[in-house]
Amino acid sequence: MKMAGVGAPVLCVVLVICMVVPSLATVYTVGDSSGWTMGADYSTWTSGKTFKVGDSLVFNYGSGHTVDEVSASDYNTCTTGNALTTDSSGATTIALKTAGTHYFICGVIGHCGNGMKIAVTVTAGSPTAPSGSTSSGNPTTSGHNTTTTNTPSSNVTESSSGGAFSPLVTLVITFVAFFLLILS
Ligand SMILES: [Cu+2]
Repeated sequence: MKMAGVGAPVLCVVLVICMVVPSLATVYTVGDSSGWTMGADYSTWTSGKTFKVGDSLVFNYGSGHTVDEVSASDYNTCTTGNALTTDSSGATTIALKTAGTHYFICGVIGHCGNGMKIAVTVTAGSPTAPSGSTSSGNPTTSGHNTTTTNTPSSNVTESSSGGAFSPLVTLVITFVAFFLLILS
């Protein structure tokens, strides 16, 4: 009885943390339906978006363009030829693996100056491992899942098996509390 009183709020807190903290990785299509093209304003596209480590960018474009990751100074001056990475496949997926600002331009002469440049500031992702949400999710689902066909005894072992306390300890404590109540 006392265990349930302590365990329920703790479980609620863990549930809330698990739902809030590890937001899933997001795939952003640069420019949305416009894609990676001249005449776009990618500073408008990035504004209001929060990029995290683990997210990725997808550049969609026709032939005659490239996606080059460049340094900040090359980005600012639209200097081509020093690309850290380059791709011209028409569908470039960039995984944002490190925090900081990542700079991308089109490597074709003149295109960067015509708007094909984008700076993406990436924030560090949460270090919380996703395994924490799965291990804490099991006891809550089994605990609330009282509609499954069961006898009262199997229900007790099922609901307590996934928790922090072993079924035996829970049973012993319950019986001790029960007998103390009777004896008092
Ligand atoms: Cu281009």
